[in-house]
Amino acid sequence: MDALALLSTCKDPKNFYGWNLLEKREREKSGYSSALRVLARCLAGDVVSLRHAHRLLRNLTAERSLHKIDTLGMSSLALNCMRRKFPSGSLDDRSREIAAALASSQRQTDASFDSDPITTALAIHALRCSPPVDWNESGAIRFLLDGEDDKEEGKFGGVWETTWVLPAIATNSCVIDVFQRVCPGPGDSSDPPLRLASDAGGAKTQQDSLEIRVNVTVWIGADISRRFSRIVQVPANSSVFQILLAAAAADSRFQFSADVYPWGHIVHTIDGVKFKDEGYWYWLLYTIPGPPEPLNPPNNTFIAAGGVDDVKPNDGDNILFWYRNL
Ligand code: B12
Repeated sequence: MDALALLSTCKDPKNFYGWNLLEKREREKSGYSSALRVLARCLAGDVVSLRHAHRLLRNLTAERSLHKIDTLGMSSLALNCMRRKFPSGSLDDRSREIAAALASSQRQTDASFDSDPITTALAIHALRCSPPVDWNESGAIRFLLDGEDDKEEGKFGGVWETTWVLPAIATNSCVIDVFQRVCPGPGDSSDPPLRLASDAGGAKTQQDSLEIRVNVTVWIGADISRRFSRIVQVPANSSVFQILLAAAAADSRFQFSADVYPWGHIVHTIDGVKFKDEGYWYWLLYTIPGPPEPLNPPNNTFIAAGGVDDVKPNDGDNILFWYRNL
């Protein structure tokens, strides 16, 4: 992501104050991040080979169900970048197949991808860069526009969502071209200075003084070998993160740790049990209509669409953190 940000502002990720960011060696954690790395290298003009394309396609076959459309979208962008640089019939064919798979995951009802603005924006970017396939572009854009939650400020959820959505609605060309625009040479100063919108935080929403009760449950293991629950009382409009803090203050089994990203927290440990990439063991957040029942566990449709800072349960709601392998 850092490399893409530098490219789009005409900076060279291969020489960022003497560092080559593309060389950073990290174990790839997901098919999505492998594809993102190939995309960054391809856009920066680094060496990418057919071997990379084959690895992307292998990852796609192995991809688990959660976030599958995101991985398809990112892999499609990476392959499309490669096929622009190294025209080849077989890359065209594979890009078309992936585009067709992506298009077939578009929902008939609201024309979204996975009912999610980020996934939808990524799919739009990917399909615009792909060989033509049949899909409903105007419907997907409408879905994004309908999700604009602050018409005054042009916000589509948080910063993260807005970052994905804006380029999808602001242009109708392939996003790869944004990174490939001709950048000014060393002596030129044609780029206007970047202006950052001030992040004053906006007007405070009216605090609702009411309290709500939320049932928080933790399940550990695919076979739910350990589980515990607690009803916590918190101010209305509390996020799941705040609810988890309240649960942890009352009961040490709920103690947790989280990593912080610019757009929020991701919980990596609860009750000493930590995420591990090996075997794909992660904490997933579910919002479910009733108290969770181990004999009738919720399926993937109950996985919350947002993170612990985005989801704000109502009075009487049930949330579940399930440590399971994907
Ligand atoms: C891979 C992935 C995961 C993996 C991450 C672990 C791993 N080792 O790879 C797993 C499966 C654990 C995961 C879990 C979740 N994810 Co996820 N994930 C992704 C995905 C597909 C790619 C992220 C990536 O690798 N980026 C590339 C690397 C180089 O960048 P990075 O910044 O280092 O990436 C890290 C963060 O993205 C972080 N992360 C992953 N998911 C989430 C979610 C939140 C809320 C946060 C703050 C951070 C975070 O883990 C990544 C790897 O370390 C993105 C899709 C996308 N378009 O970004 C969704 C995405 C980030 N995830 C999302 C969601 C909703 C979740 C969950 C909240 C789902 C749930 N209800 O359980 C959970 C987190 C629950 C929790 N424990 O708090 C949403 C976030 C939307 C939002 N507005 O916040 C995204 C954008 C998917 C989407 N289109 O909706 N995710």
